[in-house]
Amino acid sequence: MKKQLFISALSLALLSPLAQAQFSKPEDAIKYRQSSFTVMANHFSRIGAVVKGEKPFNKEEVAANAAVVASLSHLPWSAFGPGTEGGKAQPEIWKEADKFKAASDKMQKAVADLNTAAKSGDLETIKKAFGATGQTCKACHDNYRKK
Ligand code: ASC
Repeated sequence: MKKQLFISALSLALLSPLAQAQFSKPEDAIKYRQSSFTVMANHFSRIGAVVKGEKPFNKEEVAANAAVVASLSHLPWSAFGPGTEGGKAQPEIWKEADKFKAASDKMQKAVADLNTAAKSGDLETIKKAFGATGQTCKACHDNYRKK
């Protein structure tokens, strides 16, 4: 029994390192998730400027921005733990946690595809992946973010 418990704890620690994030108060979790979304949105919009033709296409810059977004896309979710309601988060996040999880998975997948597209250096592929990613951002904003 003890051994089984140890193995479960160990696999949890190994498989989901980001699930281990701890916040001493709800405000810390809110600040953490808002900050990670803010930095993510900043780098995503730098790609957006290229996609919209407002900035010249520099492959390395787009790839660097996509890599930042891909890395950050994993961060906010551990900061939506029980008891961290508040900020701009709608209560539905905690009422339909599996739907919210599915939406967050969809976003992380779209961002990973954007990262792959950015590495390819093909602007048309990047544009498509950027649009698809934006849709996953919007879906969560529509359903789970306070206006
Ligand atoms: C952005 C940004 C978002 C998404 C979203 C797409 O550039 O900051 O949150 O795109 O607006 O609909």
